[in-house]
Amino acid sequence: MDEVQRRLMFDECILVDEQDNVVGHESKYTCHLMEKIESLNLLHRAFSVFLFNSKHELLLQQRSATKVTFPLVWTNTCCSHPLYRESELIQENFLGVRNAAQRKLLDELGIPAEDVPVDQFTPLGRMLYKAPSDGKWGEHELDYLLFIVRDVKLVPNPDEVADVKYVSREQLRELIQQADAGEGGVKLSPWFRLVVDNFLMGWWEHLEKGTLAEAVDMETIHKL
Ligand code: DMA
Ligand code: MN
Repeated sequence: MDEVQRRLMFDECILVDEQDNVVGHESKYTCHLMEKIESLNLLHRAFSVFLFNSKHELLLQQRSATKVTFPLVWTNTCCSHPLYRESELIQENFLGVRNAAQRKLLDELGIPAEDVPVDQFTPLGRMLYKAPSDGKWGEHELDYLLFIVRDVKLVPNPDEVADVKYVSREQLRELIQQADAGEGGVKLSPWFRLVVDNFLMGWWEHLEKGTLAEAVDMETIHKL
């Protein structure tokens, strides 16, 4: 395993039940081993950020080749896990998840914290999903989906990110078609695909119409 990614495996993820109640904590390593996910029924909390510029184009990233799970796939702006620490366990107004999102936007993309103030994230929904990566590794997550609209400074971290690009809705549709057709070696992450298929286009329309608040549903946990 790559040295940088190996160190991150000691991060302590938050274990939750299917209603998103905190039930414990476990290393990132254990949380992402399919064998442990299945035998111990481990489910952990995660977040997925969708960052748009002021033209309402969505920032995508291609994961680095050294990522342990899902290397080189294209995905939404930034994904990771709130950690089992006080600042990222705060439930009130989803502040723990917001803090984690701000932390990882800096780590992965070099976006300064002041470009992404925590109060600017809009939590839109939560989804629960399981996805194997290769035989050994995979995901089983309760994922908070966050939108943010900001023009930001970007300095992608090559340990995390192979490439970045902003896409319009039309360009994303083309990318999805390419991935479906297996053209140009384009692959999309399974969670990004789930968000695209279930929520993203509708939310994006709301964003453009200025009615995003109408799309928020933080009560339901969508089991996909
Ligand atoms: C995990 O993302 C979270 C989701 C929603 C898939 P990741 O594998 O990029 O996490 P990290 O950046 O912490 O390795
Ligand atoms: Mn995970």
